[in-house]
Amino acid sequence: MADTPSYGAQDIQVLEGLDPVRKRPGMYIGSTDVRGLHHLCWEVVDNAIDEAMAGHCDHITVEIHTDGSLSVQDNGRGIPVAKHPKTGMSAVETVLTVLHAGGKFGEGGGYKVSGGLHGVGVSVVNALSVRTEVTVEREGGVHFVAFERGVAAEPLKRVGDSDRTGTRVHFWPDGSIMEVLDFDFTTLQKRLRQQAYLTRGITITLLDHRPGSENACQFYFEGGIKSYVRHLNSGRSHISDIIWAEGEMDDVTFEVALQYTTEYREHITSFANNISTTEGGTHLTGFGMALTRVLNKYAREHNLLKEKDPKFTNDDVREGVTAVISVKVPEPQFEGQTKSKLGNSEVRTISDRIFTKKLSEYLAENPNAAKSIINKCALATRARLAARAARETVIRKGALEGSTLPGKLADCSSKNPAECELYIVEGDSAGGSAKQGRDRHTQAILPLRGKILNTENVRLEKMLSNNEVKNLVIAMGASVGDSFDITKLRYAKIVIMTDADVDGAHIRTLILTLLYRHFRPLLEAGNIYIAQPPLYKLSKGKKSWYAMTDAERDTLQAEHSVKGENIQRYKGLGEMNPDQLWETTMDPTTRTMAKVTLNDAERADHIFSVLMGSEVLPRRQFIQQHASEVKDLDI
Ligand code: 0RA
Repeated sequence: MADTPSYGAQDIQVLEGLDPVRKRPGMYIGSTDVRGLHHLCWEVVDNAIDEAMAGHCDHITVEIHTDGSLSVQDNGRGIPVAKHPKTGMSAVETVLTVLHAGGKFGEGGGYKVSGGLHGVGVSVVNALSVRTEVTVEREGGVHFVAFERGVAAEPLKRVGDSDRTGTRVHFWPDGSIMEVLDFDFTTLQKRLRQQAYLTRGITITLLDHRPGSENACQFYFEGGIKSYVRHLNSGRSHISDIIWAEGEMDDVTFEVALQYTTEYREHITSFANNISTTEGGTHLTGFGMALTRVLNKYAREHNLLKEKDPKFTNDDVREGVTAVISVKVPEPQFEGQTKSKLGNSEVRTISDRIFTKKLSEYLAENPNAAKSIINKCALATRARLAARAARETVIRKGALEGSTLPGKLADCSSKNPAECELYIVEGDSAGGSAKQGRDRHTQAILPLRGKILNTENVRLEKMLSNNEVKNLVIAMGASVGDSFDITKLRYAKIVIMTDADVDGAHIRTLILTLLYRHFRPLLEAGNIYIAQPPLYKLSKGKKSWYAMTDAERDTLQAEHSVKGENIQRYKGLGEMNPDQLWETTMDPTTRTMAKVTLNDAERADHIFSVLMGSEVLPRRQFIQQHASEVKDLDI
């Protein structure tokens, strides 16, 4: 590439080539681990999505090939293949070999709106691949060019005829740079589904050809983000239709779909240029301001709020809202800790204006839904004021102060949270074994009696009136709600230890729901574990073995020729004596524990809603669908 003639400032990069990318890949794709690997795929898919958003492409196919390489094919216009008069290279070669060249070629492409946080372009993928093959169908021909480690290997040539158009980029990530080379079907599937929601009318096909893990899926959402909201709300009862607004001002497009549910929590997901903005930003602020102002205005004008009534706050009007917001901004500024907050201030007014107009129209045309929404907001306002009063009382009474640790808690002697563990144990008898079997220095035991309150749809105050829940909150020591403070957590590990039966699973789900709803930071920080007690004990003479699974039981039984009657199935923790419980489940040097993570918050939330929410039908469907996966059902 060094012999390419140089003209403008941009071409200085031509001279530099792609070496910097290979030297410091992290600068361009964040990391060289599994995230970085998938970033390569997003980079190529984003180009195809851009072509779709410009209205030239409606089908993208992503394939993982038998050798683990990945290709992305679209039916867009095809990257131009004619020689660029200035660089002497074709656009396709330029796009693949010049940093940031991506969107700067051709007419009418508009600005590049998708494209990651890094938005580095497909040349980076080329630089980090041992081989990249690009096939373009365009102008009646099939054109092919190949690169190796970012450098031209087979020059662009016409290899056939075609009356179609499109681009296919096929790359083999470089194992000398990338630490991981295995694309993950589920990761690709999740992201492609999201992109399909965000690009209404596009079809995305994902194929996995790897031997032994062949798989396929396809996404097409006619309604775009409307379909997204419908999906998010599939387990929830709603009190409005899906309200949808779209508009463009000053080259910024804003789109929102929202629906009010009967729940208390809000589920607002926002995107800027198809990138998830988990920290929010000006698009979200503008939306929230419009929602608050329009609902307050409507309520006053229709006498649903009296002169003396307090105004709805932003939080009040967001209760029960499920919304997806998507903006496209020519020059997005990403801010915040994880660079996932949109900073462009002009977007606030634009979002506000477009949504204000649409929401006002909706309320005027749908007085019944309007009334339900306003009633819900009024309820939220009253609850907020009542909650504040109740919270003040709770705090005054010191109900949550650490000084009043629950009587049922058998605390550990260490005061160093980093080494302390809290076992939440089902039932008093198992609690007794755990208390005797534990390491008193670092392990604390909190027995819970029976079932704790279902906290799926319950406010903080009601929740704390439940003794089992209150004991747990006090034992953990980090308070709850506004006063939650993770630095006060008294145990680095919180271990849920329930029986291996249906009741145990139910109690575990209830505890997880509580943690998910009210202590999410603990899940995010990896403080929550599930103990894995053995399912079977096999004995022969004086010897015994424990099995965690049916398969393990079978292996052990064969290995030591254990008779059937000497296999004991543990139905409850209470059947184990303290030594056995310690040895199998609690001894840090030998136990296995499952860490509960929240890497898929949305899915977890969805399942929680289906299983614990107010709608019966989705729950029945879920149970019917998954009934076949149930292995041990105690009746
Ligand atoms: C520059 C100009 C034109 C299309 C593209 C790039 C283009 C790039 C990619 C990357 C993946 N798929 C793509 N499809 C198209 C427009 C050319 C014209 O005006 O016909």
